[in-house]
Amino acid sequence: MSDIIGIGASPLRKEDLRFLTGRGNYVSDIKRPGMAAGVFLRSPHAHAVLGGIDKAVALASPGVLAVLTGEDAAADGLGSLPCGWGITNADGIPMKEPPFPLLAQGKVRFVGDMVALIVAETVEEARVAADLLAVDYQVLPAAVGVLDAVQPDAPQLYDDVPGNLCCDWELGDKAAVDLAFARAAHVARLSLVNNRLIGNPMEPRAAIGEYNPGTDHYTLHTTSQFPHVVRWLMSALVLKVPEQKVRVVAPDVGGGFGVKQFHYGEEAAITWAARKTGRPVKWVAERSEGFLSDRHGRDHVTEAELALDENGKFLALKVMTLANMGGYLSTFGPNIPTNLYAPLLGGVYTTPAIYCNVKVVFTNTVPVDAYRGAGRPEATFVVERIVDLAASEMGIDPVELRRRNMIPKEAYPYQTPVLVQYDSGDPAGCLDEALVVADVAGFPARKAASAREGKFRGLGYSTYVEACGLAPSRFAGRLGARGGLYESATVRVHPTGNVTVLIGTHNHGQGHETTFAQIVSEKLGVPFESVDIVFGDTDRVQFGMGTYGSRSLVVGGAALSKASDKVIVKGRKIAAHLLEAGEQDIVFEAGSFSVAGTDRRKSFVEIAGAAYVPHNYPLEVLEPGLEEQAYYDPVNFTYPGGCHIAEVEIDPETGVVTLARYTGVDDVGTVINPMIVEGQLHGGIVQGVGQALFESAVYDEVSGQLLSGSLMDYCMPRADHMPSMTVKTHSTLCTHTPMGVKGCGEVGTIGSPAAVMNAVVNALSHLGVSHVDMPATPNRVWRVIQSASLAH
Ligand code: MCN
Repeated sequence: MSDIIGIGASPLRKEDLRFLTGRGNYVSDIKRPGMAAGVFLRSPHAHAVLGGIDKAVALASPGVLAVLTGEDAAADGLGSLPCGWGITNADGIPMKEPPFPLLAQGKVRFVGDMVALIVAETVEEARVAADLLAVDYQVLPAAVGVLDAVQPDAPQLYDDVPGNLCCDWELGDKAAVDLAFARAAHVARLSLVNNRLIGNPMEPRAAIGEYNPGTDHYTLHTTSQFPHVVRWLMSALVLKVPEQKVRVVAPDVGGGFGVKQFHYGEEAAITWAARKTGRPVKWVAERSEGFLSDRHGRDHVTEAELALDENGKFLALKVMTLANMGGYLSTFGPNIPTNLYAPLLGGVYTTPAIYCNVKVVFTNTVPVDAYRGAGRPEATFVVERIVDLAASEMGIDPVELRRRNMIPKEAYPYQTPVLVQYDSGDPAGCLDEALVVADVAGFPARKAASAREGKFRGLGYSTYVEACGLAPSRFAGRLGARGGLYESATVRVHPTGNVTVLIGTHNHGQGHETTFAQIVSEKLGVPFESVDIVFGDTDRVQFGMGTYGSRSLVVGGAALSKASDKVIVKGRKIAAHLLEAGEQDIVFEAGSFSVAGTDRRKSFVEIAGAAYVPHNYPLEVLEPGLEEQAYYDPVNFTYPGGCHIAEVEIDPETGVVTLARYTGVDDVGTVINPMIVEGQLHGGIVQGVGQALFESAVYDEVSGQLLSGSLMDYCMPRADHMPSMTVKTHSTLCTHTPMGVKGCGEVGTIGSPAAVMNAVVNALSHLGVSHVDMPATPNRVWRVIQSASLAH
């Protein structure tokens, strides 16, 4: 029997045995008797009126079982996909929420919009039939970029959404901001683009639908980060069938990064097709299909202004953003550039007045929703770039300017002017430690060495904060969102003392099977190996809101901690009876219930066994069994933060930016598993570096074709792009989560783009360069150097 492995230890990940030995169970591994194949026909046009679809030839093609279209879905009474979770315009009027049919109806609104589902005996037969479908498109001009889509003469996606404007949203005190700008000694102004990203998890999306006419039950296996929410939304809104008749299973999922946290049309269409054909139906996306249909992320165009007094104290921040939503509202869509963006514009600073206006705009592109960090990397990028710009314009060292404006550790809890109240943090402590770890003192010598080789070297800082643990119901309610995001856990102690945890979060790479077992091992004093974590199946797990927003530990782990506490409370009652003592005299420690001050004790295993042998205790007081459930709704977000320092070297001949050094010092509260946290930070940083240096979804501005539609054209960061990173934690404890934890899953992605881009600009500052847009590709950087050199 192995030992207790608790909080702060770094056991190897339990789940890795099955992954490393090829025993993972992914949706595409699953086979069902009589399973047919589904293929989606997708629009080749960005914007077109959808005329008739002639199915006859396709239906006659070998192996074809069904061809389903938007008209069929309407005839069967299927509803719209969930749209946007609800936000409200500045004038109090709700956002425009046009329906999002699972298969296009009347119009197609982006290249990749689903037009038909073809079900056949094999994928090949379904593909052949898809090519034979005669679809009548009347092509319309497309509105592609946000700047174009808001022009008065822009093509309109929806008749009842004038100006393509879904919502004109604001947060903050505009009058106070205007007043502060009027008395500012200096105003820094920055126009920036936050580039559109495509998630590209290693496993493409996939789904298998099944229908049992005998029980009228549906089963959907899907690559989802939140199977219970898929069941809820799909049964209630789309299929309109009772929820208990639908089982949704998200087995092993090969990465999500936010892209798999929405209810997609493919999921509902495949489930519906199973009922229509009487056969299980499987769909697995091709990689290029993923480019055209996985929700994209980011895509902002922003004008920001920072007002400062003569000493460099921030007086006010004003941010005007156009946020691209794509052709339809995805599940969380408009929440990302509003509720998850503007409340973070305070950063780690004491800026007294902030105003943010976000125009949420429809365009003829893939719908945009959450991607790792979701809203918070965009906010951090605005704040940390404009702070650097102000520093260089005022001739103040960027570290010094940050220090002058940082929230001091003793000022926490700190109320920002943009709703959120940070409970704890130590930005200056993280900065101080990062300066040492990054050897900033040695930078001038390294810069001189680069210069001797004709290279430019730059140093960039990002002192960031983020809000994670989505989402306190109270906060969500105040913002007008249609739901809070609590979590649930059941701790089932078996008669042998072994434990099964049923939890509503979803593990798709984050190591929950390990870290959650550590929590139970520590709390109940049971061996780490005796704890199994079950997730991802609506028929096994009571309920769950899933995994995103770095919420699994903060919210799910808290539910687990609460349920474990309930187990201890019941165990104490049983122990009191068995040990013939008062319940208040029973002490529980390291897996043992004892009578205080005596050597009379019962082990956790003995108590577990006794719980299932009811004659041991008074049944009128205690129910048999040892299983407890808890729901946890956080009272606040948690606010991880930290300081990231990037050092780049630029070759002026080629424009190639090499990331030479990278340091992160992050405050994630109590660390459950240092190895897993380090891995999460590494992964997050690489994704942020990807945005800064390599990745960008590029559309043809006229036709709306996705030009970067494959891994040949869309550059993902690779291991050899990265230096060996140094990441450390510098923790302050969260004051309201049971274990003092804060989330860590997104911090790397939130802190890093600004650090890298500040380093790029710093390296080029001697040429008079004050901003470079992401991604800093060789081509872009070379052009910036050429035009700056000419101007100089
Ligand atoms: N942890 C810890 N101590 C802390 C904080 C976290 O030991 N103080 C551990 C947790 O117990 C968990 C892991 O670190 O095992 C991440 O925890 P958390 O911050 O709660 O984040 P989530 O588990 O909710 O994961 C979501 C987050 C998000 S939003 C994206 S996007 C993302 C990410 O995590 N997608 C990922 N990391 C990913 N990692 C992989 N491999 N694949 C993805 O798709």
